[in-house]
Amino acid sequence: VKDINSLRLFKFERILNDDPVAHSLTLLGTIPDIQNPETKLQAIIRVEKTSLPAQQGPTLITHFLKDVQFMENNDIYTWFLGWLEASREHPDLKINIICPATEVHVRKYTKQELVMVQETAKLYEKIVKPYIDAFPPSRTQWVEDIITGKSEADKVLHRSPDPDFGYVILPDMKWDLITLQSLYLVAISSSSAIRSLRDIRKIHLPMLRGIRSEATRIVQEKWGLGAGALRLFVHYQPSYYHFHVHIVNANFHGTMGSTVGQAHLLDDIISMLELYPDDGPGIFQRLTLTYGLGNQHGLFEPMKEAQASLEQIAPI
Ligand code: M7G
Repeated sequence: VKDINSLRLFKFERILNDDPVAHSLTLLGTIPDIQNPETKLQAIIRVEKTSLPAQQGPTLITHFLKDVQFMENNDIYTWFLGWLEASREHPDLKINIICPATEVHVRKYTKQELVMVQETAKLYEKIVKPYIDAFPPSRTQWVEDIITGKSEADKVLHRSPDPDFGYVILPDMKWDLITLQSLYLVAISSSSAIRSLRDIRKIHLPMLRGIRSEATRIVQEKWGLGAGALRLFVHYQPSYYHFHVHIVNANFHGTMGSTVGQAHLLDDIISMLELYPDDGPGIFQRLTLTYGLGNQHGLFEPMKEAQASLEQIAPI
């Protein structure tokens, strides 16, 4: 799906999620396969209204405002509804498409209730590790393509090529590449052997420190953001089990995925690794990790069920 014509072939089925705070709507439907138009591919389209970029500020009212409708006036307060002039530089929508979408994608994008669960090291071995092992490599094909330079190569901001401890930094697909306030980059480890925070050990410290310093350098050089401008974090559970770090503007609050119960600050991870002794199982192989799971998540049922027996599991 690369242009408006193929987008228009989308056949709507149902709404998966609507989020008035994020100004977004996630739709499920189908798009005909280009090779074989008889075949309908399941597609998820997430449409989000872009933020108003600060760069637009000086001319927003005088130049970009096309029309207004008066709503109310009270003393010194007045409010309107407004329409902006169509503009190439400032798009109105950011549209993300997943096609063909798997059932895991459909479940991920469906509105859901969360429960908090505790994952001990033993529950990781018993439930979570087999769940991760069951994902086919195709699930992280997009990551492979970034690492090998097959996809998004012109977007890459930094490449540290070591096969075991290297990484790539590039814009996250969530970012519109324009609005600094919502700057969102991602650092992806070169090694597919590190699948999540659970696999992170002391030997990964140089890689994690590298990601931190390179991310800081890039945003300083490219966008003039100073020290402390970034929030770097790692998701547990992530959606994709190939280790990566989220790099987000520190002032971009309330974004999906930066909440307690999913996001772990990279600085805290580095500090824990630094303080923990070298010998024996590492801190992230021993920690009990607590997180929110949506009722559509593949781990929801088994983890919820396992919570009842938690007290009987002795810490290792
Ligand atoms: P996550 O913590 O595994 O899952 O992060 P989340 O999506 O629940 O946050 C994966 C991150 O990679 C997210 O921030 C995605 O927006 C981003 N991402 C996912 N895909 C499929 C791509 C892609 O193809 N390109 C880029 N640049 N980023 C992606």
